[in-house]
Amino acid sequence: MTACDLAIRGGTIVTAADRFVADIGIRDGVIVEISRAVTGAPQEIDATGLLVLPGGIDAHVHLDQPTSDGTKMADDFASGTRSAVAGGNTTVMPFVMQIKGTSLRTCLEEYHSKAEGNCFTDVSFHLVVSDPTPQVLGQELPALVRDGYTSFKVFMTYDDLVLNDHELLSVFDVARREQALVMVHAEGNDAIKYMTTKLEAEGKTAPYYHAEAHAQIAEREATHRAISHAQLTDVPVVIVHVSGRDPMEQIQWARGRGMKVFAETCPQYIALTKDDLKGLNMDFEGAKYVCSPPPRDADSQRAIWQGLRDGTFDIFSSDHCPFYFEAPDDVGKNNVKARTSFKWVPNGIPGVETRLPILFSEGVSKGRISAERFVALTSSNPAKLYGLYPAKGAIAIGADADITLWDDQRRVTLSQDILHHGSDYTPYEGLEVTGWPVRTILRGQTVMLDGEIAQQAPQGRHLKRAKSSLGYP
Ligand code: DUC
Ligand code: ZN
Ligand code: ZN
Repeated sequence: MTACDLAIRGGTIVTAADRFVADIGIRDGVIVEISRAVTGAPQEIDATGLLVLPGGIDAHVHLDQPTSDGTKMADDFASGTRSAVAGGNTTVMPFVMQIKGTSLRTCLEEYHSKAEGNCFTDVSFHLVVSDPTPQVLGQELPALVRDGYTSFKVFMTYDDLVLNDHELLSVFDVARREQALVMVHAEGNDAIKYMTTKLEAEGKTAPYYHAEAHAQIAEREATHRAISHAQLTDVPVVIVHVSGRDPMEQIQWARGRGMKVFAETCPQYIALTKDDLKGLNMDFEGAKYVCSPPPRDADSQRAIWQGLRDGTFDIFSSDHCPFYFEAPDDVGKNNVKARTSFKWVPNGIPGVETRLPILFSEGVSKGRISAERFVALTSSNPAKLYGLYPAKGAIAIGADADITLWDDQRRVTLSQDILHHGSDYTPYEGLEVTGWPVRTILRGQTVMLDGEIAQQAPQGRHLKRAKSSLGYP
């Protein structure tokens, strides 16, 4: 047996495929042994009575992004990844937003300099293409894919980000040639703008009307259009943050025709509904739940659960996109509470720390999904989809020792007081969960123990990625 420097003993290992009681031996941050008894390691962690899971991989987070109206995000890379490890994650995948007129490479370097030395998790970036110039399509994207940035996100809405159909097709075409994966924000811009103008003219400006403006019909239409473009260009795509039954039907329709359409959903679509946007009495408290696409209704929640069970959804990410509700003085103009219409409320809610507890509690503890399916959705599948597997997302010999120890009996009431994110609220205030991460281990180092973040300097690394093993097997 290979000598180990750390042993995790006596826990129940859960993978995407099975569960069994075993010890894990780790050397130099890598798993080198899985057996009934790892002996001789100078350091041991007793995991008796706990689940031993591959560390959470949150494949959809927004950190320290500039916004079109200058509103400051509530998390930088330090606070966002601190919150991530507290929630049992070992890798997060933030976005690099291309500013129109600026090269993607320049934007990427800026995000790298913000992340460098500040991350408590490992980090790997997706690229948002907002300005697909011939230079970006012909030179930058191919070079960036070869450098290990193997996924791009495109938007079908927001005036400063939206791509027209010709531009979408051009990006899809590059993705196919370079074997990259395209992530699509599928909401139809014109339909949303039409609805927004109509609602405002009727004096309907409360946050609740965000949910009416961003109708599920607009999401369904855009999902179908994205799928059609993917079919025309023969490229695998990921429809991100799918909110309900209507877009799911489009994804199932495409899969039925043999297309490679992958799908992501998020905690807000199982734990919130559009009624949360009403706040206390159609007031601005509702702004705490404004995200895009918005939460839907009980029927859509049922559809999402069915999709989490039957494989319609491949991954479950947070879409962590944190803002301040009542910003501190030095960022006062970022105060969301003071906005005059839903139109001015930034679209996004915090959730990187609560993603795993919400899915475990509502899913595994309530008997809707198995623990193995939980691991697949939150760790193994994101790693496979985005080219990180098997170094990440697996408990196996040779994998990074990224491990979360999970107490499946621990009951916790979610509350702003116990969370580590930069936002001044959680949309899940008061939600009781059963199942909680008690220790997060990144490449063999404990980075979170019982809610306390380890004192050592951030150890997170940037990860270059291979092509998607699901998209391009
Ligand atoms: N899309 C995201 O992916 N996150 C937040 C807002 C948005 O529109
Ligand atoms: Zn989006
Ligand atoms: Zn997002």
